[in-house]
Amino acid sequence: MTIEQITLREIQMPLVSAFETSFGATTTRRMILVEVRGEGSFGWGEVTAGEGPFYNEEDTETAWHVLKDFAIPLILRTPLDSAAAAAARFDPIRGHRMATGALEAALWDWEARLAGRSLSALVGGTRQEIPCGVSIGIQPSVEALLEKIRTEVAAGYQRIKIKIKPGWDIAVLERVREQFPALHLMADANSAYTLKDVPHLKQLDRFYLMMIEQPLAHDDLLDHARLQQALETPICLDESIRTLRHAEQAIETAACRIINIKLGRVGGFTHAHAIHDCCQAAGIPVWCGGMLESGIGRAHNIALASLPNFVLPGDVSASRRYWSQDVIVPEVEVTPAGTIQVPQAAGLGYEIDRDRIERRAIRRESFT
Ligand code: OSB
Ligand code: MG
Repeated sequence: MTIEQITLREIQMPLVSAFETSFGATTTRRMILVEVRGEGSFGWGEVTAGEGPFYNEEDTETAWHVLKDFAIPLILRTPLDSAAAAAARFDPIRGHRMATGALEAALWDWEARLAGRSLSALVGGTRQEIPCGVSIGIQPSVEALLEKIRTEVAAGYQRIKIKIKPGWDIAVLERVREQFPALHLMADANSAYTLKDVPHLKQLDRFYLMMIEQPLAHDDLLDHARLQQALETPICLDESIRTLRHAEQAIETAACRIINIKLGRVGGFTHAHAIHDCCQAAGIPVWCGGMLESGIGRAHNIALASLPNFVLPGDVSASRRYWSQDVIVPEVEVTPAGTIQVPQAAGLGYEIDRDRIERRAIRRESFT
């Protein structure tokens, strides 16, 4: 595969409404899009890092720097046989997986387009349709949250995830359960608690949640194993699983019963696939997480979620929940049954709206 050019563009996109988690609120996304060109075709990737280093250590600036100064040179230095060979090129780079993962994903899209195959087919997807849930941020009031849940349930979404933090947890879930006793419901704490909170977190068991996501520290496995022993509610790990080794150790220590795989967090398709396979072999179900992606990252997530062990509804939802206008055509839409159809056209399977991307771009740089 001969790469002619790699282009980075940073775009800014205001969210339809602010998204608040236990670590802060986001109103406008700054995302880096990676475009790979060569052999008469192209591929796109998206950096899923946040605007500040609060979900993990990366942010938009660190990702630009790591791509420009390290990841892109590692890819351009010598020819690449296939997208599958890209992940190993990034081995010398510690962490910064959202940066390297975006370039890796662009290479997969490029290879899929060159082969005339859908990205889903190229990465080994088996599903024509993926089950979808939504993630609802912390709201100004319980009434506002209940209203959002009503809207999403009416749209057909198969499960609802609410963000929790100390002071916005038990009493809120009490009200949600009162109104929606049969809802497939889960909660995501984004590391807002510690082991001191075990007695408090045990109160979650009475809400028969599908799972509690990442209750404890972002870099922890052992405390989660201790907490899981004390809880009936299954723990799902997000932030703690950055590598295959973390997944293996989480499974071995029973630190969780479910894993959320995010393409960026784990560094692209090769790593995501390895974690998927390890979970499948251990009987651990997985689902695809989201990072408030534009349509490009969303399309990658759809391909990833078409792998066989993505058996639980993920956080991949319709473009219109986040953007007044997305950067792909058509936008990602959800069926009344709460599913997304996996596109069958070559590559990502959506058209890239280059004009919109250029209008939204605040910086660009090309490398040859
Ligand atoms: O923990 O899953 C998370 C958004 C930003 C940072 C972390 C998380 C999230 C979400 C949003 O829950 C999922 C989405 O993109 O819809
Ligand atoms: Mg999470």
